[in-house]
Amino acid sequence: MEVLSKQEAIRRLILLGELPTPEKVNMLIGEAERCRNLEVSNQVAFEQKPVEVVKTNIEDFEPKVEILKTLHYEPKKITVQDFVEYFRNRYKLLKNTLVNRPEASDATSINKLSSAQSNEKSTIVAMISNITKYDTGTIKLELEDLTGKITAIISSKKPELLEEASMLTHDEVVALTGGCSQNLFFVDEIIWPDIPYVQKKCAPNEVYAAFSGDIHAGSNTFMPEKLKKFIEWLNGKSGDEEQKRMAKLTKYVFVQGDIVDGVGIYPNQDRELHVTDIYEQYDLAAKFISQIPSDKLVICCPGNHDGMRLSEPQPALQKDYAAPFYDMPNVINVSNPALLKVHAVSGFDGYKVLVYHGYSFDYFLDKVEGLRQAGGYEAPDKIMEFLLKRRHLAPSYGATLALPTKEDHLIISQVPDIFATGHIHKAKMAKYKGVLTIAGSCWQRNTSFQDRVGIKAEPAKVPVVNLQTGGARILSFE
Ligand code: D5M
Ligand code: FE
Ligand code: ZN
Repeated sequence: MEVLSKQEAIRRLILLGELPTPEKVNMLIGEAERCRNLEVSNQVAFEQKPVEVVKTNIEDFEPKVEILKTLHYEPKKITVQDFVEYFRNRYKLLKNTLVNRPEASDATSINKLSSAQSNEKSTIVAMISNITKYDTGTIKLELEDLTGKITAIISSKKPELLEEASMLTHDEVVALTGGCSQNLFFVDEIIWPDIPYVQKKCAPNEVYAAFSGDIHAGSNTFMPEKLKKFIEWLNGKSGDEEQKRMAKLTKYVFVQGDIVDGVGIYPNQDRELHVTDIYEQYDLAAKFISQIPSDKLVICCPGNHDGMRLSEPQPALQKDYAAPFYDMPNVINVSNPALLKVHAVSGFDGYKVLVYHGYSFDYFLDKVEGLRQAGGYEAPDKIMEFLLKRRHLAPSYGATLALPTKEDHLIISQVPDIFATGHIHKAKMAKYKGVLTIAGSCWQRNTSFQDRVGIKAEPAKVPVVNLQTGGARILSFE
């Protein structure tokens, strides 16, 4: 008997926004079959169960990375109209996602609310332009859609709703259910675009992906001796037998930005630099990356310290500064963010991996009370969950210097299997609706800035994921 019926496979593909072609349906059924005897990882997927290694021709499983989305941006003059279009497009796209959900399928527009019967229940899809919290606990929202504006009230008498509302952030698009009276909308329920549950993936062979980044080469707090240990492990020169085997089977190494510490990133940074020349910083980083065995694919995206513009999406590392990164045949340079398909081999559809450095995190930790209460800098997994729920990597304008490109590259249009970030300098893994969220650690001791603001980096840790079992663990190179 099939583990997964054809109808169910079609339904899941549609939920994930994919065309249910016969090949995709068969592939999904095949994957479910392979996963049948494997342990489904629990919430935090650190444990791995031994698995039966499928004996097939090893050449069928050569590492493979397909770039689904990376940015190629031609600079152009930006006008106010570009911003108007940008927000409209974003609203329309997220509205589409929302009205596909049964709870919001009968949404009406703001201009039609006034004709609704007093206190009749309605649902609207709106962008939040302002949030005011009163001492009483009541929250006032200024809402907008393409037809008009309205003020909404979240009453302090609804504690559960208030807790959800502590996660709201301006510019995000939500569906709100409630009643309208005297031009005020009284909210009963908040519905986020959110992601559907993602089916567990099981590669046909035992293969691992390691997630690193935040090297900060050039900083006087860079930790070369720890990074060397990681590279030695990848070369099979350290660890116990099991760890050596894992190293050999690690075919993907992700580097999620902040490859160098950069120059002029913050005032007086030069006092904290060991290497003050950006070219030499990339040479230094490349000295380590080039020692990663050539059978492993290295996927690099930039971060806020790299030698380029800060506005997101950021293109791949700049060729003139980071030339050595373009000379290494096993290095794949992608934009920040980027979407990749990893290990799509021999009848396996591969893992979709969304990489994003994470620069917007600071903004949300500063502005969103609910995220601070959920653990702040200690809980990067909660920020990733927050972003997946909003289907956007920077739902508030100002969280990053977002470029108003025609296509909103920060929208999470395709649901990933793995969402990998950096920036927080603390390794953490969790699961949200089947998506494995990974925050990478760093190769830099706490900086004086981080000391001052009370952030405690946890360097030299590397999350490693078994793409066959979905199990994962954090390796320490201290
Ligand atoms: O960021 C490394 C860490 O330092 C990350 O946890 C954020 C924190 N950080 C950096 N700059 C700021 C600002 N301006 N406000 C708050 N927190 C910050 P990195 O990108 O490596 O410098
Ligand atoms: Fe960093
Ligand atoms: Zn950073």
